[in-house]
Amino acid sequence: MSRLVVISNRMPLGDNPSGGLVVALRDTMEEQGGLWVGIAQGDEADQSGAPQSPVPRLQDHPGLSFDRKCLTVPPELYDDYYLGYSNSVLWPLCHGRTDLIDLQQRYRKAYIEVNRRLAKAVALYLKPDDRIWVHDYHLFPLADALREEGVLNPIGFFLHIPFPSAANVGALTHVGELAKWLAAYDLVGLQTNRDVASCLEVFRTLPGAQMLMDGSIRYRDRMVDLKSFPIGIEAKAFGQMAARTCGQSTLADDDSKLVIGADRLDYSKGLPQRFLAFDHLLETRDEWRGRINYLQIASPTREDVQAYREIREELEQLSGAINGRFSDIGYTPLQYLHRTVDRNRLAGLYRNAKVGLVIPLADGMNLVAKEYVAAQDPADPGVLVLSGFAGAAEQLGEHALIANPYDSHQMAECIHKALSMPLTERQERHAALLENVLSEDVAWWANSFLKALRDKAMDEDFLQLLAQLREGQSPLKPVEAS
Ligand code: GDG
Repeated sequence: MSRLVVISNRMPLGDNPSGGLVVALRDTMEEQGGLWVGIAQGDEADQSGAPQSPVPRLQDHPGLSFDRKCLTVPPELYDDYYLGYSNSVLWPLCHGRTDLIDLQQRYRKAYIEVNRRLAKAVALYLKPDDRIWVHDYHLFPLADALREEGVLNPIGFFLHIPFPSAANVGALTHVGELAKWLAAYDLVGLQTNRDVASCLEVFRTLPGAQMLMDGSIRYRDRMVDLKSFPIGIEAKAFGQMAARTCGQSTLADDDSKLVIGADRLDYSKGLPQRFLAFDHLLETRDEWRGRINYLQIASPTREDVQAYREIREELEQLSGAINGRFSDIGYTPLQYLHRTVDRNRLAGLYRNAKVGLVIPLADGMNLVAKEYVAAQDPADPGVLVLSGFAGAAEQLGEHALIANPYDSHQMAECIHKALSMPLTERQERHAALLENVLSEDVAWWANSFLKALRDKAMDEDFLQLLAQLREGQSPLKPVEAS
């Protein structure tokens, strides 16, 4: 079987790496003996090759059953590529925050340069039948750069965050560039059907792009397939972990009800909106005062970017105001933790919470929604309150309570409804949600993508064969007369 080469900005490090993407692909990689390539910032002299070598070398990270290699990028270049173009241009663009885009020429240059270096380095290690799977917005241009290096292998791309609308893509000075980068892949995987529609719309507005009957796109001399592959979690194992750890994860008195949120502290996650809705709930439904606790875990992220510093300040002010208003002796309604909690503990906390509050303004999928469902006790489950703007709403929207992050009153009423919901309704909703989370889990996601990439590669081989036949060249060897 051909080898799988996974390429992502961050690579699984350590001897026992965890994280959604690693878990998703570990079994496949172990089975097939794959290669994982990532990027790290550091001194180029750390690399095994000469620092000024025209072809950057990859550094080995032995220790797992699949190979790991890393491209080292000098800190200044890395910052412009990662904090700059990736997280101050593409991230806000894809999350509908064009007002936060910070377009600087040096960011775009660094972004293209890092992708070019990565392509040059990776090309040296590729075998002709490798299948390549590139992940996320840091690496949009990678296939294009690999094609420049003469790589003909099948290359798939998966975007973990939302695809931007055609109107917002206009905020990029070089709109056609994104389409050219995407068209260099054979398969582009997106989280939801809504993302596929947005991506098609972007191509539709470009001269020279053709939409084909089978849903694929011809752009310039390339054909690319677009499909949605909603990412899942390792649901069964997560549920078992939650059942094991819930005893050590109690927070409030038995009498009070826990509402939980767990997110990176990102402006796309709708955290101020949740705080305002909680404030509204305590204001308008005073039966809950003294009886509910809202725990919001907000793990630190990208703190060198201004927009992230601003949202942190906003949350500190809001949480102080809410607690100042509704606290009593022995009662603090809102616990806002600006830190990361151990994963075992987090699973137990989800299980103890009566409400899972997952209210992003924009989100590719949102794994917390799926983790919350997987963690519940089916006999006495909590209720998922989910934003319609999370990708997860396409799969879970029918059985979760859908809240609008822009409407504090409606969100507060959803929380009230969730806290008051009778057991049988909670059980019915949870059973339907769990069925989806268990069946469309992370292995299902990885296998569906890789199968589609394999099928696409086979189609291309077949088309090549047809083209040869049409041109009168026989792909078959002539049989010699005996
Ligand atoms: C991107 C896309 C897409 C959170 N706090 C703690 C903690 N977490 C874990 C959660 C979950 C993960 O972080 C967050 O995943 P999300 O999916 O919610 O969001 P992003 O980080 O923005 O991920 C997203 C995802 O990629 C996958 O494709 O769904 O849309 O934006 O696993 O549990 N984990 C621990 N402590 C915390 O305090 N241990």
